[in-house]
Formats: sequence, structure tokens, C-alpha cells
Amino acid sequence: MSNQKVLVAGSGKSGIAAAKLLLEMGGEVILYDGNEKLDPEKLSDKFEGDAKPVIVLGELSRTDLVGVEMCVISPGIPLDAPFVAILDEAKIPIWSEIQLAYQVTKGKLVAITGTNGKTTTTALTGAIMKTHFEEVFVVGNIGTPYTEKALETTDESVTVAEVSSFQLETIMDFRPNVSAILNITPDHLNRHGTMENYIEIKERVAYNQTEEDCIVLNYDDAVLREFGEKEDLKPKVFFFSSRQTLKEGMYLDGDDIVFAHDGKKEIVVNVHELQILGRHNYENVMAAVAIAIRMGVPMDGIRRAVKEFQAVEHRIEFVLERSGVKYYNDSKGTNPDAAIQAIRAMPGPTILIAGGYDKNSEYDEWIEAFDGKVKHLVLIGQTRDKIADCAKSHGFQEIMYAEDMAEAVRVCAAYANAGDNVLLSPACASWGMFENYEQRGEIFKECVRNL
Ligand code: UMA
Repeated sequence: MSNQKVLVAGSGKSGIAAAKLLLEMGGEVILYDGNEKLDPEKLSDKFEGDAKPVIVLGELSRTDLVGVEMCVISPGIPLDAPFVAILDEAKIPIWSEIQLAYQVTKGKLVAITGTNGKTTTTALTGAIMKTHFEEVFVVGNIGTPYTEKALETTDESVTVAEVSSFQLETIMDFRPNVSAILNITPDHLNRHGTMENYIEIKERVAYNQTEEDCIVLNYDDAVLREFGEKEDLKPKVFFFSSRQTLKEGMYLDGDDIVFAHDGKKEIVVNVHELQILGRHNYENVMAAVAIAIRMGVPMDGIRRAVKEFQAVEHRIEFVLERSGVKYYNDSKGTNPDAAIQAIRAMPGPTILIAGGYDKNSEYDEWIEAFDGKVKHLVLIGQTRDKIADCAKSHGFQEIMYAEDMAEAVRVCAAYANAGDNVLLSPACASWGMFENYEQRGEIFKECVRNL
């Protein structure tokens, strides 16, 4: 990569970090972003020192590509973006940002994917690793681009990466020592087209793994169970299950998380000792513990870390209690399946704020999961009508519209009685009303605090 001329596509977090890495290695960088309204000077200011990228905004022309040998693409850019066709025509290879980071990473790598629970599992896995290894980096979709840390890794490092389907779509030889796929339910179908394609992209996390590596899979997910039982799957499989007793692997036995191996049963932790709510979180704990066992972390450290671990921000995060009403921020509930888990985790009657950007999701199962627990639904964003129609078709009528988050929170507070819960769990992406799910969650929390 040194001396190479590279096009970095996207000037968000990933693009900036990837461009910095390439410049630091002595490469030449063209930083391209399709948004022509961005300020090139502000972008340039993000690069300290003399090494700066050439910035191209708006449309990319063939002449911009003279001498370009490779493209590093940001996860948010779909492969049907118009400039990608020009790259394909010019036979310029396209790498995802995590592939670039992988090229320069030293030490061991853990990669965690799945539709839901990735962020919690990644954060918990990182916390467990820190009880045993000195240099631990927690990177990827969780928020810190992998390329931002890759050059800091050493032979002794452990890198724990949350990887999304967007990032896996353009990997080449990305090979984690331990990988995990937590679950696969419909999401991002507006980008990946079909469920088959989405599943295939998620499974790429294991494609370069060998017999020396390991993959942690959810036994309760039919797609993943079948994948784990495939004869030609190379990495060793470690299953976990919250519904069945396993002869080998990690499972939930009543309230105990149990590790079964070599004919023995070892209790790892009782779920009442955990500080995170809901069955889906027990699954996240099982996956993180399985990864840690395969990475050689002693059980004492594992137990300590899982008991201390608290919910990550924006994922069923308790905000405060006011007039006997508890407020929860689940802004990370960006698809119906994640939002179902949040509803299930609520301790009692709930007023739900939902809606946002349309990812072509179906809302039927989510509405069925209201199951008498959701008293009122307060809708915001582009998907309001689609969700309202779907809710009515399932016989749910307690629907209100709000123009923005402040109004939604005010409506909830007015309708909530002592003992109720108010939950922001939108089942939709944040785009259109907010920059990202973090900003949506912050604004919700601010509105709650201002009540
Ligand atoms: N852009 C174009 N052309 C396009 C689309 C976007 O030029 O067709 C430009 C935009 O103008 C913008 C830039 O690309 O300037 C944004 O790039 P990006 O969307 O890849 O965003 P980053 O800031 O680089 O953040 C990305 C991840 N974003 C997405 O996958 C959408 C972040 O995940 C991740 O934390 C970060 O890299 C660091 O690795 C967020 C996310 O929403 C949390 N992920 C999805 C999810 O969890 O469901 C997958």
C-alpha cells in the first residue's frame, strides 16, 4: 500500500480513518464523497501535518481515476452507487475499510456479526478480553473505525471487531481467529436485495477461516445451525443456545448459563447476577463467553467481567424514573427484530415511540409482539403511515403521531401512569430526521431529562 494511489470513497468516520492510515503508510490518497455540499477545507483540516488527500466531491470522473490502483469503500456506500461502475470498468479492486485494516493488523482478531446484539456482544467481549490481555482494541461498526487503530496493534494485541454486512460485502482475505454470527433476521434488505444475499454476506465472516480458527454460532437460529453443520465449513464450531440443552457448548439451564464440555457441566453465571435485561442479552453473554473461552481467557476473569457489565448506550438503556414512570432508550433498535427484543425486555406496561427511515422492513411480527404490553404507540418519521396501517390491520388502534422527538416524549409523559415504561425503540433507521441512531438516542434522553 505504500506508494500506491488509492481512492477512499466516503468521508465519514471510516473514510477519514482509512485515508489517514494510507497516508501514514506513504500512499497517495484521493478522498471522494458523493455529497457535493461538504466543505473541502473542513475535510482537509482533519488531516494534520503535510500529508493531505486530494479531495473530490460530487461526481467522480474517469480522469480523477488516472493512476488509481485500489479503492477503499466506506460501509454506508452501496455497490450500486454510480461511481462504482466506473471503478469496475477500470478493473480497480474495491476493498472494504475493515479489509484495509486487516492487512496491517498484528496479533489476534475476533470478529462479531449478526443482525442484532453485535454491539453489546462486542463491548462485553472487549471487557472480558481486558481481564486477561494487556492490549485490547474494540473497533468496527461499534463506532471506532478499525483503520483508526490497526497501526497501533502489535503481535501481543487482541482486536475485537464488530462487523456489519456492509463491511463484509467487500472483504478479500479478512480472517478472524474467532468469529461469531449471533443471529440472522431480515434487515438492510433495501441494500442487499434478498434474504439469501444478506445471509451469504454475513457468512463471509467465516470464508477465509481455517481448521485452526473457531466460529461461535447460535444453535436456535435455523440458518446458522445448518451453516454450522455443513461438512465443508472449516473453522471449529462452538454453538450456544438459550432454548435447548447442548452436549457441547453454552446453554441456558433455567437461570444458569452453563458451559458443557468433555462430558462436564460448568455453571458460568446465574442470569440474576447480570446487569443486562432479557433473553437476547443472555444470548449475547453466551456468545461473548464462548469467544473468550476459545481465546484462552480463564473462567475467573470471564465471570468477573460479565457480572460487572452494564448495558451499552442506546441499547435498552435505562434513562431515569419520573413520577413512577421509567424511561428507556433503545435507539439502536433500528429493525423490527431488535425492537421486539426491547419490548420483551420491558418489565411492564409500555408506551412505545417508533418509526423513522424506511428500510423495506415488514412490521407484522413486531406488532404481534406488543402482546397486550404496549398500551400506546407514538409514531414519528417517514414510516408513520406504513406502521399505522400495519398496526390497525392487526387490531391495534392506540396510535398517535408526533412531529418530532420532543413532542413524542411529551405525549408519552402525558399518557403514562405510575408503573408504566416509556420506550424509544423505533424499529427503523434514524436517517431523515437524525444524523444517526446515536444522535436520535441523545435527543430522546435530553427530552426526557427536560420533562
Ligand atoms: N456517501 C457517499 N455515497 C453514497 C453514500 C454515502 O459518498 O452513496 C458518503 C456520505 O456523504 C458520507 C459518508 O459516505 O459523507 C458516510 O460514510 P458511512 O455511511 O460509511 O459512515 P461512517 O461515518 O464512515 O460510519 C461507518 C458506519 N456507517 C454505516 O455503516 C452506515 C458506522 O456504523 C460505523 O460505526 C463506522 O463506519 C465505523 O466503523 C453505523 C451504522 O449505522 C453505526 N451501521 C449499520 C448498522 O449498525 O445497522 C450497518
